[in-house]
Amino acid sequence: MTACFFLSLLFTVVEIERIDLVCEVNNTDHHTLQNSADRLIVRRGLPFTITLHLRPGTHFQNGDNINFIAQTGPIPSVEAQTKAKFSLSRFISRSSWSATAEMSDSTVSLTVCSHPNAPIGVYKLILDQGEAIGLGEFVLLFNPWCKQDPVYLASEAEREEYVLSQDGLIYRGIPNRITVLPWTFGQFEPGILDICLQILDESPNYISDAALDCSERRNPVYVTRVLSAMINSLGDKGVLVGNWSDDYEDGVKPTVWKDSCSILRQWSNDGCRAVRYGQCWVFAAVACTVSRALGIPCRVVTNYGSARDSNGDLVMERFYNEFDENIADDSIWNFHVWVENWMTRPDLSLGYEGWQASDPTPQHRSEGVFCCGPVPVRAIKEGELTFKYDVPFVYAEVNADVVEYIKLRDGRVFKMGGSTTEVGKSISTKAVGRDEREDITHNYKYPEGSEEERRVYEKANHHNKLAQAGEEPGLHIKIKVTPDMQIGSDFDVYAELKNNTMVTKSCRVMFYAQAVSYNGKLGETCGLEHLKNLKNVLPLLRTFCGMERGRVTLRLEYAEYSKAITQDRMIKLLALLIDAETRDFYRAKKTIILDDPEIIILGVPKVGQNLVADLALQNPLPEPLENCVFTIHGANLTDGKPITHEVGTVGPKEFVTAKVQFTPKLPGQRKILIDFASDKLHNVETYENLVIYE
Ligand SMILES: *[C@@H]1O[C@H](CO)[C@@H](O)[C@H](O)[C@H]1NC(C)=O
Ligand SMILES: *[C@@H]1O[C@H](CO)[C@@H](O)[C@H](O)[C@H]1NC(C)=O
Ligand SMILES: *[C@@H]1O[C@H](CO)[C@@H](O)[C@H](O)[C@H]1NC(C)=O
Ligand SMILES: CC(=O)N[C@H]1CO[C@H](CO)[C@@H](O)[C@@H]1O
Ligand SMILES: [Ca+2]
Ligand SMILES: [Ca+2]
Ligand SMILES: [Ca+2]
Repeated sequence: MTACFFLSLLFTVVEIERIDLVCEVNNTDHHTLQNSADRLIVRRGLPFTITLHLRPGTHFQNGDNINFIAQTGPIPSVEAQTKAKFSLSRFISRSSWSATAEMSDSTVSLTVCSHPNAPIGVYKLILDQGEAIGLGEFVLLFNPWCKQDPVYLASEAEREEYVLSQDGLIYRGIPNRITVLPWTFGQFEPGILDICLQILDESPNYISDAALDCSERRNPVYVTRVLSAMINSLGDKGVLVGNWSDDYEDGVKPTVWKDSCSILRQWSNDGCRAVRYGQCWVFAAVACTVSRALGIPCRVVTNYGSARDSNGDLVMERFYNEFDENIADDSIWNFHVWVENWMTRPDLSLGYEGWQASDPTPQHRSEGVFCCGPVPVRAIKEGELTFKYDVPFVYAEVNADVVEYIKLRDGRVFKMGGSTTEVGKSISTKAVGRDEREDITHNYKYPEGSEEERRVYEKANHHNKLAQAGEEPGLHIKIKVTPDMQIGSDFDVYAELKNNTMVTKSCRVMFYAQAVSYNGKLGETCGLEHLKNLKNVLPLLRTFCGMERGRVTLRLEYAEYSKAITQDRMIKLLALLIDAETRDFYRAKKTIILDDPEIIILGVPKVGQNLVADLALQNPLPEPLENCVFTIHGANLTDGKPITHEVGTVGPKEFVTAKVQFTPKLPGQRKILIDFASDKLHNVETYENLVIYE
């Protein structure tokens, strides 16, 4: 059957009896089936088919004015590309709106293809033969499978990960203790796509000029920028309120969220009232969900030692008073999380397509709005500070130099040193198709210490370059810790002092510890006695005279730090060495994360005998643990099944102990796995290799 013949028949489709959107089949082709099968959701530049059932015995007339209209938004217009008019053609064109039709008995198969740059959103498809007939509604999304679409991503494995995967891993912690948070993005969960579209409709851009906003929705750069503003609630009806106060009483603690859908649904059900509370990884995870839902490939990225440069000079100027209170606005977060979206950048020179960083955490105003990006990751690496959007801000996050000063009470300021390598480490994202961390620091900067890294930094207009570090003459101070720092235990940390001068030095040392949150915010001091006096009286803690090397010990007692420590279990150590004569200051610091409690195992391994696993664990919390259970398990140790031992309630700081009996069946090297769970502390795990003798 030729198209021409069909044309003559279709003229009187006024006689349509029923329209079938064949959603299931087409949603599969369009990688949107996970959304729903009862509604047509299609991607740009890929044909879809609907079936028109004509009234039997309908009489057709000849004619040639059959047109289709696809339109989106409240004020569709051809100029703004929110309205497309097209007629039937012989073949589908993949670079513009087009349609073909096939006829059989009383049904017409109508195949429609959208322009690969059409605005995304909810569309009405209309048959216009003088009189307009609505054929149905469909949702149009970005299409990473389509070469003409700016979000085209060539690798199927990457599309699986960055568009279709509804789960992910988010990295937190500190570089040498990276922790993993599993997250459910859930972009295809029921109702989520509509909420994502609703976010676009609540943006100030849409509210002030809906026609323009809908037209701009053809551009992923624009949509990404709108999302970076709308995921946070500052300045608009955005989704999440940020809160770093450590008091979340009238909302949800940011660490409690594990998925994006509950946040998006709460926002939508609550009349677009901002959800309380988020912190950087929550903002990023929600942005990732919305990006993937709309079809923009997206991944969550963590930067360690992330600088927050308040005055845009690419230098972290840190002014401290004698109590190590940072009295400047610049700060360095232990980690910061944002997203990257994949797209071309026709607005920039070639070579800056690919991953674009954008940051939904409200930190700074860009063009008056709390948003950030998209900025080509390569522009950051090359120090192209003038590129859109917000290169200086993100550049500083990953590669600012640090200069530190101390300001004494009498107003004098001393430079204490600094670093060109402290900011921007171990930039991490989940690997494609694997539950592993991929280090993408090299995408953001040349290796620290390399010539290129310095060249880029200078290109980025920086005048505060520091001399390269290295062993220098003078006094030195360093902090040393033991590997053994468990929550609930008391332990020592050390400040090691070194005198590389030729004269006897009389020095004073301040050494103290303070609880800290992942974002670098300082909490309570960890209650050292001499520290308590510090503020009122003297900064002199110890005197250290005329020695080549020396060591100052600081005892961290659980009774004290448990009151100060936050949910991040981090403690910042700071040691200050002051030359009594010259008043030169030297400073050392370190952030530690406390380990989970340790399970202690005692027992004498002998085959065929009853072996007792003598287990103990100290409740590190200042409150009782309820429903405490130890579980042990091991091949040829526990008869093929776990042995559980309930312990009940354990008071604050008390030891939980249990003697669990088991009988090893065979000699040899065995692994015994031990797990502790309770209402407040779960997944405390350990194992022990046992040698079972004959
Ligand atoms: C953070 O949460 C606390 C307690 O819920 C609240 O009092 C405070 O106003 C919140 N801060 C912001 C910026 O919303
Ligand atoms: C360190 O201090 C001592 C004085 O006790 C002095 O004699 C010495 O030269 C200094 N320098 C070194 C490198 O030991
Ligand atoms: C445990 O013992 C059984 C025989 O009792 C043996 O078949 C099995 O391989 C052993 N498993 C291990 C891990 O040693
Ligand atoms: C891309 C496309 O149009 N796919 C399918 C949509 O559904 C119809 C009807 O089943 C199929 O014929 C198309 O191949
Ligand atoms: Ca906002
Ligand atoms: Ca600065
Ligand atoms: Ca650097």
